[in-house]
Amino acid sequence: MSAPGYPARPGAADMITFPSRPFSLTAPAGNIALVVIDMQRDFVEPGGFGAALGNDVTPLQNIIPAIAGLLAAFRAHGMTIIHTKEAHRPDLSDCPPTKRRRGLAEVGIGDEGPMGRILISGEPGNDIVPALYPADGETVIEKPGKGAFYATELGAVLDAAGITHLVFAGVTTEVCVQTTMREAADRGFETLIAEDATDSYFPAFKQAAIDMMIAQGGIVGCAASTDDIVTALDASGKTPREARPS
Ligand code: TIU
Repeated sequence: MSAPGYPARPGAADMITFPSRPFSLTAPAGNIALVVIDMQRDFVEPGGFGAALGNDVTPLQNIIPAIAGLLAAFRAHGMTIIHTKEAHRPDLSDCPPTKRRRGLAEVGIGDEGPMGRILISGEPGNDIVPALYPADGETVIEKPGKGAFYATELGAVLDAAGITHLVFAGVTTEVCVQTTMREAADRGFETLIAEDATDSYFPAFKQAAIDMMIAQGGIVGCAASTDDIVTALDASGKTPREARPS
């Protein structure tokens, strides 16, 4: 199903059922988008924003292969892909002083770091990691907040494309991913988190965030493994994993 003015995507009419918890989700492929949250060097490489907040960032690199698998599957099926970046304008006019005060290190948002100015749009450290780089035609949303709907065009982009179901990956589970899933749920989207394609600097927070979102009958949304999500896409009859370029 495509919105007026949007070309039909290959496989867009195929029904996909994700075997998620606490309930399965079914939707036409054309109504489902993958949203990869903030897989930027600023969060997963030393010298960026995540490190400036006092965190060991390198464990977050472990989810890159899972997200690459999701991207490959969504691309193979011609489905919608959105990438977000937490980014501020160089003049910091979109960064509240309260946000700048957060952190445990001397350097903060807008300060010079080894990858350029921290969390500033256009700086090398603010870019998405090369292994997960957006392909031509994929939407990239720069967001000044933790939630991807706040002060961005994301809602309008999803509405124009007829998207109703969002599959989430990225970092960090309990901050930008959870905030965006809550924003999405309040706006009427079905949400699904790929639980091995998201991570936190605090493993207990990752688990708690997923647990609290799917508790109470899926009060915010659902969860499934990357493998189950990719298998569900493949079961819709399109290009199977083994036939895709790696
Ligand atoms: N993208 C995102 O989650 N931004 C953060 O600041 N996360 C932290 O965990 N600090």
